[in-house]
Amino acid sequence: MKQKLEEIRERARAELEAASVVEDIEALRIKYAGKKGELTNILKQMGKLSPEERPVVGQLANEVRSFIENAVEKKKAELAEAMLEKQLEEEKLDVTLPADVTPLGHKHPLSIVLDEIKEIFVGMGFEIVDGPEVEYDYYNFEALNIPKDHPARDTQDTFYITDNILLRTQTSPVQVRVMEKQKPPIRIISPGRVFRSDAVDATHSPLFHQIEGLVVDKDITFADLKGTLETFIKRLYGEESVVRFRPHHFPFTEPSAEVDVQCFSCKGKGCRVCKNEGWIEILGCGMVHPKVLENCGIDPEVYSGFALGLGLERVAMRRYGVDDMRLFFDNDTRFLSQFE
Ligand code: 2U9
Repeated sequence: MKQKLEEIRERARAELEAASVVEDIEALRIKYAGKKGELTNILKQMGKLSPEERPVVGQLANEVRSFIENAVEKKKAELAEAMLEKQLEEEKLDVTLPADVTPLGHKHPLSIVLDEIKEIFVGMGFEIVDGPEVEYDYYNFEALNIPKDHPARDTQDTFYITDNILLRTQTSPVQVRVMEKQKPPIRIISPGRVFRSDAVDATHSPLFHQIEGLVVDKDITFADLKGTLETFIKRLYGEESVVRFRPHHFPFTEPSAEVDVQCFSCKGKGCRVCKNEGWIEILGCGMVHPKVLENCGIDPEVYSGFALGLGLERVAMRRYGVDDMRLFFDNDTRFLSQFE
């Protein structure tokens, strides 16, 4: 029996030595030292031994059992250590490697110009207001003194959703809504998207952006309009800018004017930039028509005001020398990444 025990120890040692995964080691422990293991089977035959042999064989059997159990634990620990070393090697990170550079985005050119214009008006005491893009015919036309038969209302220019619901063609409805709710003094600008069913070409887009301004208070005069707009243009294009007011007509303002700035590259002589005009049109403006004030519940005998409107894409096109408005909407990063 002693010989069998020695032989078990030797076999167990060799098989453990050769084991390479934890499952095999556990299987060996069960095979040799488990309840139905070889060692246990031997011990069951202890009864056949003489009283003198039993203690000797019993001690050897315990030695073999503890040898196997220690060898199993040792082998498991070795395997675990080897696994850890392998994992550390595989997952090793060289923290000194340069990071992947995440390309930074760019601010859209329209946003750059819009933020500058907002900054200038807020600096002059204006508040920024917003309003619905899907509007009632009333707020987009009627309240603005644009009668039912006015050409601006026909479907060539306007996206109608129903007979009296449309996509706003200017941000003026926002100002009407403010005037209905707020008593003067009012100093607001309303930037936003506007929609016109124009054919798409280099200077027309069905969706474009406008910024309109409105001041209503007591004793507001055309001089206030000129002073405010001259200040705005000088802050946008530089103090040396030369501004010109040209008489014009809008249904919602009277008197009205269009405002030009002298061409910065030819100082009025005429060149490619200003299409030989010498001047570049920037915006439209005028004193708010008394009918419009009345429509909004403001007494034109007590209050007066001025309004202005400009197209954001046109300002940005001039600023950056962009000759096709569609570039602002194509989302081509080769174009957009040129702007900070
Ligand atoms: C109210 C009363 C009057 C807004 C104004 C203009 C002149 C103007 C155009 C500029 C280029 C539209 O984007 S564009 O095509 N706008 O010239 N807009 S006065 O007048 C108002 C607005 C609201 C209650």
